[in-house]
Amino acid sequence: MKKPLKVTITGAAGNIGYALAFRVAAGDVFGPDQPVILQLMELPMTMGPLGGVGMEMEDCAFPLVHDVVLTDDPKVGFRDTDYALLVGAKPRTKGMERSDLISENARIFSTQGRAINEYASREVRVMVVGNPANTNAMIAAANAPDLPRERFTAMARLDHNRAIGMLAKKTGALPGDVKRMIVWGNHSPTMHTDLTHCTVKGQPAMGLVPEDWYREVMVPTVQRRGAAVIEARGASSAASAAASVVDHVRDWFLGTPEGDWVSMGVHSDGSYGIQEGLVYSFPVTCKAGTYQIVPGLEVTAFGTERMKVTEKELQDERAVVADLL
Ligand code: NAX
Repeated sequence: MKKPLKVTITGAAGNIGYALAFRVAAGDVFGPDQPVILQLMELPMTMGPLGGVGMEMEDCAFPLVHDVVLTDDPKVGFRDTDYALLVGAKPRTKGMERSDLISENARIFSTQGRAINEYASREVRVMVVGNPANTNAMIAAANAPDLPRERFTAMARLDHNRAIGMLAKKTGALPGDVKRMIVWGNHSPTMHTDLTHCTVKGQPAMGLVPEDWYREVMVPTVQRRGAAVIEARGASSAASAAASVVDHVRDWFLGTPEGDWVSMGVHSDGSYGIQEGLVYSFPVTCKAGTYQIVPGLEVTAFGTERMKVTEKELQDERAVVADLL
């Protein structure tokens, strides 16, 4: 039997964490023959509900789960962890500006970055979901100087999957027929969906949908999908967010399918003219816990303009948290 992987989930009693923990436990992320030890973290005041999650985890009797640790102590939660899934963060509340949220949550990720640096496995992979996810991933990496920054990524997969779902519906295809989707930039309303290289059943997507539908309906709908879900459900995306964490980590761990790629928030190496060091969503291919930004793709003038807008937003966010970098 394989050695169990230690997987930390922060915010494990929250909406996304609750949906995610059971999928990890069932083997949906690391495969049906990979045992896991779950290290579930919460705030001191939420340890009660986390106890309930622990009871349910026991009640599922998942064969792959070798232990479940429940804690509010980063020393315990990040101890020797192989995968740290940083979901826990404060949601935006009424009257709060985006910049207030950035400053509030930034402190969580500087503290957790330091704890990961000190206690996690030297091979740890970190995924940030808590918003503003891209900037939080940059902060966590900056506070973990002993670990390569390539190990810190941010979730763009929900946006990527939303774009695939929308295009499949529009073209009467199945989501699995859609390949080479790209969502560039920040996980925010400035993100840019790019169909230039996308195919549906092997046919170029741009030949299957009207150009004005793509620009005027698809791009803004993907940008505002999170808000539309909140409006309809009265709560932000949870099951779909957890499913996208599963996809992001599974592909990073097991690899992307041949001939396809995924969108992932990673540190820019200057590719596509994006400022080096920003955590920006690029198309990447993955293999055995590593990723590579897909090089040399043609970008249209429309795409270049939109990619700059979302880069500028990330530069502005970075300026707000400069003292934590
Ligand atoms: P919830 O408020 O339901 O749950 C968050 C949980 O995190 C709470 O139980 C809270 O006690 C815990 N928590 C807060 N600070 C913590 C800390 N320092 N250590 C450990 N636990 C901590 O929010 P939920 O709906 O689960 O969303 C979680 C985060 O994901 C939010 O920041 C949200 O904005 C973000 N999202 C990011 C998405 C993305 O694509 N990157 C999409 C979905 C989601 O909106």
